[in-house]
Amino acid sequence: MSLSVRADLRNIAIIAHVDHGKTTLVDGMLRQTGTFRANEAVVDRVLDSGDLEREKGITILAKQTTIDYEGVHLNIVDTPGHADFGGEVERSLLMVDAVLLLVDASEGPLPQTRYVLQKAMARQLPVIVALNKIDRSDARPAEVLDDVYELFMDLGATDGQIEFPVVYTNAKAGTATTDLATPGADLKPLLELLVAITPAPIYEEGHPLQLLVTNLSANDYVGRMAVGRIRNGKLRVGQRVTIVREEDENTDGSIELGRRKIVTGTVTALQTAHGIDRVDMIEAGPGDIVSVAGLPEVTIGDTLTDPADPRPLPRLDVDAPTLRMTFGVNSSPMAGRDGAFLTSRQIKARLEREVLGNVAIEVHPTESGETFEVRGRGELQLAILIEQMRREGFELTVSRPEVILHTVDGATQEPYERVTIDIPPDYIGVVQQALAARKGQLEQMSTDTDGRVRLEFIIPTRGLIGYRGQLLSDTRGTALMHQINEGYGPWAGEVTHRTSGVLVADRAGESRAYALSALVERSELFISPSTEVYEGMIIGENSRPGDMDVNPNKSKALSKMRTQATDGDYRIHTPPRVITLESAIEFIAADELVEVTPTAIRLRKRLLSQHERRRASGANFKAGLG
Ligand SMILES: Nc1nc2c(ncn2[C@@H]2O[C@H](COP(=O)(O)OP(=O)(O)OP(=O)(O)O)[C@@H](O)[C@H]2O)c(=O)[nH]1
Ligand SMILES: [Mg+2]
Repeated sequence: MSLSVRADLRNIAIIAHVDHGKTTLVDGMLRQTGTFRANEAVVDRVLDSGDLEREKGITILAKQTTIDYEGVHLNIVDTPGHADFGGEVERSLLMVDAVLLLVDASEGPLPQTRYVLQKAMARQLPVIVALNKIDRSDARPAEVLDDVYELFMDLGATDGQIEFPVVYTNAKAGTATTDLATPGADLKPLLELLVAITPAPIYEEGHPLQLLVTNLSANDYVGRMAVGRIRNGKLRVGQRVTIVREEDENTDGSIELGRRKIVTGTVTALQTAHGIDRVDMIEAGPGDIVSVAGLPEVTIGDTLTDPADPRPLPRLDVDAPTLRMTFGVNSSPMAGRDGAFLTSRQIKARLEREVLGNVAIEVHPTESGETFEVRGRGELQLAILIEQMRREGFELTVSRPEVILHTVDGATQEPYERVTIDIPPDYIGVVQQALAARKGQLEQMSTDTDGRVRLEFIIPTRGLIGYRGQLLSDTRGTALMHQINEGYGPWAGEVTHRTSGVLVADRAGESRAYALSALVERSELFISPSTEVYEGMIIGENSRPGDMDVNPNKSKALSKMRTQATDGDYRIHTPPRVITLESAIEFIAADELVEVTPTAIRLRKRLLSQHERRRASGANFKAGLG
């Protein structure tokens, strides 16, 4: 066996906690290496190209870009920092030979910093540490660097791993320096480090083709493309390749495509990144990260191999989902008014497509053919999928997320999260109290130089569902909260989800200011006057426990004047609470659902008729469950 090196190539991933500046740093590298044409107008965070990415200001999908620096082709994979998209990071690490770990020089390492570093260390990848945002007035690089060393030790780093090189960056200005005393002028010091530290790809001379498919992309002209890094061998346009799919052990009725399949196809197009564009190539070699067209049946986890000597790579293994919720047909009386895709068949097909391109999502059938169980890693990940579907024209009914339980040696286990909460000291009491009620255990408490306090808890994932909204109102919007999964632990006992009840419309019609002005005294409303409602629709949060069936449509009785005019006398001074998709999913209880259409988000009871709900709660009461 003789090993060779691709000296002209480097593959690296940028990893960090959310918002620490990864995508901004990539902008700087693209600009300074002349990737854009001189007069090309380029938006900030150019790689965040998805609609939702731009709206939310976060990266959702990992993306690869390429720059040329002093004769070296540098493939850079920009990854998302939000914990819910950790699957993207895990996949990206399979394509690279080193990571650039970015840490905000004032915030320091946060939960996702720990998670991504742990994943990189498990793959034995060399780490370069960049302390970013050194321009911030509250930057404290020396302390943060100590925290980073501590994190490495905490994760059991070897001596080799702990001797990481450090570079200080201001991604916004596009400067880097290895010595804080000498301010940087450009990103050269960073680029030099990347080239010097990242090992060039190594491959076996003469070995048959091996490419593990880690991503899929679609191209209007050539169809589905498989994305991955060539481990060994070469790929050419026109070449015959065999797709080997290893068997999946847990095909427990999930809608995943059948595994263990061998198909052969011909490469019709081969592309690589150049800056932010894709360029065609005729041939690619070991170490290259490429998109391959011509294999319509390919999915993530497949290996592209040589038909004469197929040698599949180990299946890609990512952390399993911890949350599940149901996606079903919209069954409200207002269904079908503005969506284009309404049927369970359409929803099923769409979810199957999602599973193909997103290894961190699973779809399972339920007893009802109208409803599917979708599993993922976090509320945001699931909410993003729902948001994408409504933008595509789907109508859906979704449930509240629930945790996926495991049984280990006959005992029930549930997922836990490590959560850090950053608050002004005044709120320590209220936060501790709330999290104790949700079965949180305080692990650590530290004070920042600016007086803010950081609390770190280990808490059942269940306990955190719906907490974000409460935290923000408890702390007047001043809290920052971050969480990552900590694996499974013993069932922690009952956790109360929501203590308040809701106001439920007891009939269909149009809401009136007269009725709402009376209701607003004891509740926070979700609707304004002249909103069409249906029986069973939730129109507000009760300030006390227990649900109330109310008539939001009542106008002033016995008036000779026209309703409209009479109604005008009543003004509601508190505007209704704005219901976003994420807040709705967090808020609802187990007997409630969210109705999602391209133009509306409504909360509702599962059982719409008052009569049916009474009967169900009566039955629960008799059975001792009520
Ligand atoms: N002051 C300052 N702000 C920065 C710096 N780098 C990034 N930012 C800002 O930090 C915010 C987040 O930057 P992004 O580049 O989106 O961060 P990210 O790590 O890609 O975020 P995710 O991909 O969502 O995890 C933006 O508002 C940037 O302008 C820096 O060096 N200094
Ligand atoms: Mg980003």
